[in-house]
Amino acid sequence: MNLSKFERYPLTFGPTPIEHLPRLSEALGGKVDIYAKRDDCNSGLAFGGNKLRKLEYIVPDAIASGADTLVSIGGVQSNHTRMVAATAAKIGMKCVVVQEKWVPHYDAVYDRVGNILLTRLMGADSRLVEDGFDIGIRQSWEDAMQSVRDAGGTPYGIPAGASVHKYGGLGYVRFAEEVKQQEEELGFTFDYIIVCVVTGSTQAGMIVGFADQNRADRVIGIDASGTVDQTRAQVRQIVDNTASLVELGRAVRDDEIVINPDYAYPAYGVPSEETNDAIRLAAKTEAMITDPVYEGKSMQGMIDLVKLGKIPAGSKVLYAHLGGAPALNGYSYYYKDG
Ligand code: 5PA
Repeated sequence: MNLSKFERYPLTFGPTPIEHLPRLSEALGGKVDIYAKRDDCNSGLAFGGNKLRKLEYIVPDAIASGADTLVSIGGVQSNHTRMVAATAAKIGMKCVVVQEKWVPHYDAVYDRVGNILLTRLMGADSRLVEDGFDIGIRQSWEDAMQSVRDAGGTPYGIPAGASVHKYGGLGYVRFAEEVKQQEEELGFTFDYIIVCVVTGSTQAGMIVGFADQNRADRVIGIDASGTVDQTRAQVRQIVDNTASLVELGRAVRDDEIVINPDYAYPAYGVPSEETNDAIRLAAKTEAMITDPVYEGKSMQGMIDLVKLGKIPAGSKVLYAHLGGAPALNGYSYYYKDG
């Protein structure tokens, strides 16, 4: 496998810490040892998160293209559009982000606080549109690129979650290499890696990176999209593209792509009571803050899989914390009593 041939523009602090979570492990019965890899603390750029690992491999291509404006897309409380806005500010480009109505959630300040507030603060032109949830290529995004051209600018398009971008999977191949190195320092290896999946390139990159270590099937994707067939198909496509880019040297089998659909209910962007309980437990035991759209659902999934015994006693689990906490501000009513 060869990742180093790709240029990387550093947007993060470096390798992210792996933190032991003894109080959460104990609260779940103490038979499984839980750790978190803190990609939520990976950068000083607008609170960081998983998108920056992906964008590190996309920025060199954006600069080389001669573009002056990054154009991307997400929901109203998208973390991804926040990270594209941050990247544009940092590299001195303009930014247009389309924010679709992906979530049936009606908190009065939903479009004023959290991610979208930060996005606007960093100078991005944030455009609210009415279209509903879809992880694929969107007309509204194509229209935004055309509007930049019409105004005499040169757009560089980054799709939802930076996922179906040709280099979207590379950042999380690097994550797998980083985990291997950290395991050598820790003196043990993880039995399972838990990761939230929606647009797919985070898990897809991990699958390719861990396939090189013959343990891709130990990456458990917890779907938060609620449209798992589309997410799975997108992961498959990104795995194949990324594997060929980095010359993995073999095909990734279907059984190496593990996605659990059981925790996305009731809908994308809407937490269940169990999601909210998981968010509370991680906060109260470890002061580790997760959000109702993504990480709260993968936290809920991990907690349930441990409780059900599907993660066997004696296992060491690595929870990939991908960020997302700013969205909590758009959901304040759920947590008014903690
Ligand atoms: C997101 C995505 P993937 O989209 O790469 O599968 O990652 C899922 C995910 N955790 C997990 C957090 C905190 C995320 O923000 N967010 C999207 C966004 O617009 O913010 C792409 C959907």
